[in-house]
Amino acid sequence: MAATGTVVALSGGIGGAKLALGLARRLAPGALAVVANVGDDFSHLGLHVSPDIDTLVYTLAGLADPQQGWGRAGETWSFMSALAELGGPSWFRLGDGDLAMHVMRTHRLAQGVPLSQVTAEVCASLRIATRILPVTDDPVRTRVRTDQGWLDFQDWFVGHRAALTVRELAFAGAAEATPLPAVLAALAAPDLRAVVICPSNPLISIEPILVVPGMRAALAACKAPVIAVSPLIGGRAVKGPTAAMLTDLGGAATAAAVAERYRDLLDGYVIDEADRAALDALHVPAIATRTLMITLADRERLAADVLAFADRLGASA
Ligand code: FO1
Repeated sequence: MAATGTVVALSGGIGGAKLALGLARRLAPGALAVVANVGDDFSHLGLHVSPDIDTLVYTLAGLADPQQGWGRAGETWSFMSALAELGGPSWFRLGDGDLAMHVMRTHRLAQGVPLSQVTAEVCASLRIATRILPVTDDPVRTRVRTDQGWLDFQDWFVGHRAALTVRELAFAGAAEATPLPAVLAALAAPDLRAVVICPSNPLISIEPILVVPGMRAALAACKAPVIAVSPLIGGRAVKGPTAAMLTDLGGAATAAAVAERYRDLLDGYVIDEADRAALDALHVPAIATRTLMITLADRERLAADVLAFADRLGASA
């Protein structure tokens, strides 16, 4: 008989959203809750932009741009053209359809509605059965120290194309933040089958989730197996600055080094076939499989492998 139960995924943007979609498609509608990073959020042109939440929303709604990973497919750019004509900033691109999301979110936040509820409303409108839960409704903002000083995350990531060497990271507001009650409830659910740490950047996507007080304890206390999927394949990230950041901050760009960062949380670890040789040296039970997610079938198959592994670990616990 197929296993039932709920699953919680921890995710940043593009890579995490791909696995979240695979998990959503392998599970009963509503069985998946995705805890989203809010450290990339920022205010731009007076609008509240939540890039990782939006990547999850668009991916799970089937609206995501398949090439760039963020934003909407078939997007038009009239707003950006008009903005440029007026001499406005063009370094951060807001498509016309995407703009509606930021205007809507900013409007609702100004009415006093918390980010989690705005996100739930958007999910309901787009008929997304998966619960997308910001880790907190409080502001947590990732900051990056470079040789040019401290930068806001999007200034570093998009403005400087993540090209400046990272010397240090900080998560402003994290110490004062409270985890979303729905996140803690999802992690404590009696029918929880697995927690999946998606193949997102461990430093700037997963850490700003874990750093919210109470999150590590909630994961450590959770009864279901906690499994991470390595974001590295043969020491390289599929997209983004993960490998460079790991080495810039004095670590190694290896699947084993990522597992080490999650050491106190993991019951299982999933690495790519290309890293199979690392299996024996890992401190947790691990499997090697194909983790590259190009097609929808790749996402579903990786999700199935992760769930089967979790069920094996859960049965032997
Ligand atoms: N990434 C870019 O590289 N350039 C952009 O102009 C850009 C605009 C953008 C607008 C809305 C949104 O939700 C995301 C956007 N991103 C853009 C992606 C995003 O900033 C990063 O990929 C994430 O923050 C990292 O996960």
